[in-house]
Parts: sequence; C-alpha cells; structure tokens
Amino acid sequence: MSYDYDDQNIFAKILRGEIPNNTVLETDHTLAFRDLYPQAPTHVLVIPKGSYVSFDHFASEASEAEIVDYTRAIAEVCRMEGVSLTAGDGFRMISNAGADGVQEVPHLHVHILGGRPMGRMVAKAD
Ligand code: DGP
Repeated sequence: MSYDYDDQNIFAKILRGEIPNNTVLETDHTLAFRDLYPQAPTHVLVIPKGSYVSFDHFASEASEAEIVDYTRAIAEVCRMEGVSLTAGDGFRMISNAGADGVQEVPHLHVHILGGRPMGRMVAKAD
C-alpha cells in the first residue's frame, strides 16, 4: 500500500504561496512557520517542502538530502527560538499522524513547543 497525499491541504497551499504564513526559517527542503493557534509561548511548525503525509512516509521515501535538511532545520529552529538545550530550557516535539494521532493537516509537520513546562505527555482519551 502506498501513501496518499492530498495536494489541496492547507500546508501545500502555504508552500505554493497561495496563503500567507509567518516564516521562521526556510531552507532548500524545509519551511518553518508559526502555528496559527499557538498553544505555548513558542509554537512553530516545521514541514518538508516535499509531498509527504506523515513522518513514517517521509522517513521511508524522502531522499537523504531532504532528511538531513529537515532534521538540521528542526535543530536550527529550536536554537533560534531559544528553546534548545544550548540556548534555553527545552521543548516538546510532536508529530501527529492519521486518525488515531489526531492529525488535522495531512502534510508532515512537527510541532516545536516551548517557553513553559509542557505538562503530561499524553492526555487520557475520553
Ligand atoms: P495537527 O493536529 O498536528 O495536524 O496540527 C495542525 C496545526 O496546524 C494546528 O496546530 C493548527 C495549525 N494550522 C491550521 N491551519 C493553519 C494555517 O492556515 N496556518 C498556520 N500557520 N497554522 C495552521
């Protein structure tokens, strides 16, 4: 079975410049921008420019250049935002996938959250 990518998702539109974003960092293969509905003092979304639905899709099919670029960009965002362990007090990184992961936007993104203690890792489902 292959991964199904919907190119009408909101982050695909951001990548095509069809809707605006508040960019934090752009590299060859990666875009980082502020979440529209921040849940912490730092809340940045980091996405690959390639068409990947989820982290497992990216990890299995992206090129090594994309994977290196994406991983390094995440570290750079943490440093720039002052939440890395070299520059601050830490962060939480979340990547939701699919229905059980409660993923709203079907383009791979990691949330970088910081600037306050994040509390428990996972809330109990109802
Ligand atoms: P997730 O549930 O992991 O798929 O989170 C999607 C996140 O995307 C959510 O925190 C809100 C954010 N978001 C949704 N639409 C937009 C948008 O148009 N611009 C930005 N910057 N963020 C958005």
